[in-house]
Amino acid sequence: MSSKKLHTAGKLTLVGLVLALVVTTVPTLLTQAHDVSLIKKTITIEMNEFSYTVDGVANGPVNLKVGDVTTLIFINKGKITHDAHFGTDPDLKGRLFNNNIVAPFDMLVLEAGERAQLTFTAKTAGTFELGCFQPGHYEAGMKVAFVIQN
Ligand SMILES: [Cu+2]
Repeated sequence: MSSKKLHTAGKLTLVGLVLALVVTTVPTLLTQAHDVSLIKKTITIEMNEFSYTVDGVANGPVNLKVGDVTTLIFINKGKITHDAHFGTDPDLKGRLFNNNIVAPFDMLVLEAGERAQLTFTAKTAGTFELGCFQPGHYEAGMKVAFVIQN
């Protein structure tokens, strides 16, 4: 059972050119739609109740460089659904970032045990957040700094 659950309605562009995004329950990742030799950096982000662990470091941060082709591998190690939004200005009523930086995706949703891979090139430096907007999760601390440097 493979699923792909994305909101694509959001505000377009800022940081990323999203090259590929795949959600799968299969332990091995994934079909690549592009040249994997271009990927400069791979970061593994585990989701739990209620935090992200970034390359083994609890609560991040995620550090990227402008121009690098970067792959984020998300793994939901928790027992409940988690998601991933990228941006600034959290809207806790709307359950999203008002300033959503990853085009064309508003978010990525993973059920327990699911994995996803997101490959993109960061275009703009800045300090953003990665956050989970399942009810109460962001407020419980499920967020990390998402920093893109020149
Ligand atoms: Cu969550």
